[in-house]
Amino acid sequence: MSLSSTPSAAFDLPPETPTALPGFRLWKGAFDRAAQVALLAQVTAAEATAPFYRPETPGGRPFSVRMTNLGPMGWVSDRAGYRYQPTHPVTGAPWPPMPTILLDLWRATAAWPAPPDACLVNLYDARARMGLHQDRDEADLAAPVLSISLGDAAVFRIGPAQVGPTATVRLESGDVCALTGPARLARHGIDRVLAGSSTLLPDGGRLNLTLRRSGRT
Ligand code: MD6
Ligand code: FE
Repeated sequence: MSLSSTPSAAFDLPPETPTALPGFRLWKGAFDRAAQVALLAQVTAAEATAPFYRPETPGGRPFSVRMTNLGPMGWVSDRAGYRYQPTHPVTGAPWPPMPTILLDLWRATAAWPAPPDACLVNLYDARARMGLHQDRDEADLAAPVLSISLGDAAVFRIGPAQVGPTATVRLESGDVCALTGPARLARHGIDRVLAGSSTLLPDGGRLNLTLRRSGRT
């Protein structure tokens, strides 16, 4: 992917990496270093209006990741539950716009007629993790969820929706993956972040952006 593809152009994808789980799609190195730097700059700029904050689970436990969102809708969690909403829960401001490059990426990968309306951004420090979960707060569970990783590599764990063994995949800076079709409700999470494995983020750590169709727009 090159910088010249903004605004709105075709996203030049590398060959897909095969996976063992049907519907779990992976494109290693989809963003080259220049594109990673450009996307990081857009996230950093968005932080001015949509700062990272630490949500809590409906049960009142703080997440180890910090979160913000881009696009018309954002995924939030608090004592009232999980949901999508158009405003930042701390500042009350609308979420910043969805970067064009993410819309281009969605068009190139998603095989879905409508654009994503939410991009959840998770920020991991060296100790942060994400427990096994399913992404099921979207109105239409047929639409894929697409993820982009930036910064330190992480051990991503994924397994079938109900029962069955999980396996791990290392997600590195610039990798794109997607939960589609039979893997749309796969259980997945982040076991750990490999601190110091990337120089992309000035203070280290990992960013993961997930593009969704909340269906609330
Ligand atoms: C992460 N990813 O990589 C967490 N969800 O930090 C996710 O939870 C995820 O990678 C849906 C689809 C792809 C993902
Ligand atoms: Fe997820």
